Amino acid sequence: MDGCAFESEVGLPLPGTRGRLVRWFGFCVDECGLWAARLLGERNPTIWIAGLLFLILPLLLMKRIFFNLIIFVLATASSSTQAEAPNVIFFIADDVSWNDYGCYGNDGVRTPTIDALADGGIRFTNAYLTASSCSPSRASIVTGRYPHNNGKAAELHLPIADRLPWLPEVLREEGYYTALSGKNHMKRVNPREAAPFDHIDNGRSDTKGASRGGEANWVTLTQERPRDKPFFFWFASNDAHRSWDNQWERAYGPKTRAEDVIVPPFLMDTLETREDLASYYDEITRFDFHIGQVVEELKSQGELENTLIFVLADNGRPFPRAKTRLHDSGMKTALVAHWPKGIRDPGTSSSLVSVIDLAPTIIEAVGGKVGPTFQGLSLSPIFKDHSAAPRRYAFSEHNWHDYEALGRSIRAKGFLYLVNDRPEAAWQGPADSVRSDSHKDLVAAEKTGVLNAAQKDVFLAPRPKVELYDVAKDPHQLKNLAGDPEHSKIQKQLAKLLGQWRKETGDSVPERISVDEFSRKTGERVVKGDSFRGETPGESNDASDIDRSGPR
Ligand SMILES: [Ca+2]
Repeated sequence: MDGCAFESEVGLPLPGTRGRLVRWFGFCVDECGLWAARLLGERNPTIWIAGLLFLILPLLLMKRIFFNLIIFVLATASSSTQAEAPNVIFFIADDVSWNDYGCYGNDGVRTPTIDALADGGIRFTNAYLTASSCSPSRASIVTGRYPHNNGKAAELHLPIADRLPWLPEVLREEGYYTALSGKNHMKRVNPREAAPFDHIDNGRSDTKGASRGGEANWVTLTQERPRDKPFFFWFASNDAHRSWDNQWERAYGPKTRAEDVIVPPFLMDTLETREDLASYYDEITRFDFHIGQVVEELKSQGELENTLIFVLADNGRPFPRAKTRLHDSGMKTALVAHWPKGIRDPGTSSSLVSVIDLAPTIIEAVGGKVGPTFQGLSLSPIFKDHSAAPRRYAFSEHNWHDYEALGRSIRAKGFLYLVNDRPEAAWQGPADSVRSDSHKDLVAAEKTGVLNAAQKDVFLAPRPKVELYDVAKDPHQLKNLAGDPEHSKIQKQLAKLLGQWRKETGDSVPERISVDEFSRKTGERVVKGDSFRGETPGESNDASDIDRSGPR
């Protein structure tokens, strides 16, 4: 045997390190015994005390080493638990304005699950979409890019440029199981051989009379997923998109009463409008209920603690002066983040957030590398300190959505500044809103001349080329401060930043832009096929190849 090996009691050679430890321990015992024997024969008290200290000190040191060792082992165990890859779920509502949840101050709408998630996580009060339009908004979230940097997907129903990686594809490379269940409103120009999610379904049940909310498979997917991988679920409800299906289960609780809704200042306070809003609230409650079912399932699996949940919407409520608008009623979203193991400082965050930040946040949270195509910023500093503010500016777009339109906005320093590149046309809302009872009530009142300024804004044409609002003082953005000498400095600053962002990200104002597909008066389709389509913003600059983010 070589010199590093020692023999055990039964004569077998011991491995090197273990053998050395045994020998060292034996040496210590022998030496201590010798010293103790000498001490017992000693009568001088000074030598007694020195001798005892000499014997005890190594024991105390060993104790300290022992405790340090325990602490080290516990810390290692805890950090390895923290490093365990989190599951991630998006719960995306369809057409819900930011302030139509209990936890955002609307007592008329019942959202106990989302309220509880907000209580235990972070409730963002300044989160903004990049488009108040379904597919451009979702495409922006999934690629972490501005709509005009996603190719044709800047406009409703058009595909995302081929070169761009989607969040679920990045997560799949990190070993995740990925599934989309519910509303799927995203596609590529040329789909890749492998679909962007491992599983895709429309969330509809075959049962007659069942909800068309798109949540039928959420719990089953949570149960039947591969258990050897972390998961990413994109659970996209059709609630609260029109039309109202009125499907209701007793488990959802009582339906909303017309007298309990909050009528925004730009709608008519009539019974028809209130009933329209009540049906909309009901769909939000149904969305909340089905999130609750998934949360219960996660709890029973012991997975809730390490699941990063985001609750948000793709755009504002499908009512006049909300959906498609650059104003908060259209562009601001509720955003709740819940992740007990990863969010160290829960609370309410007023930090400016863009939904293009979600993909980088998630990629970072799972330990992946955020690639160059992602234009957003990670929100992880806010998870550590909810007062952190990684972003200074949030940019949004208003591109064609049923009707010709082109507008851009920046939010910064508490102000909203927007530029309208098609000021001659009204911003009356999308076709589904134009067909609604709430819109019809406004039309009827317009004929009798009783509309207030906020309500008139639905029909206003031409519109101002530039709008500026002090959002804290004017939460509904009804007093345009553009041109006001007292606000000329902030207007100039924001105009410059917006111009810089448009230039650096390759935005453009096409002459031959998409035109109206629907009647502005009735909301009925007025063209055949896709003859209404034109050039999309950014197209002439190949903006889908540009990865620069502009100011952030
Ligand atoms: Ca939508």
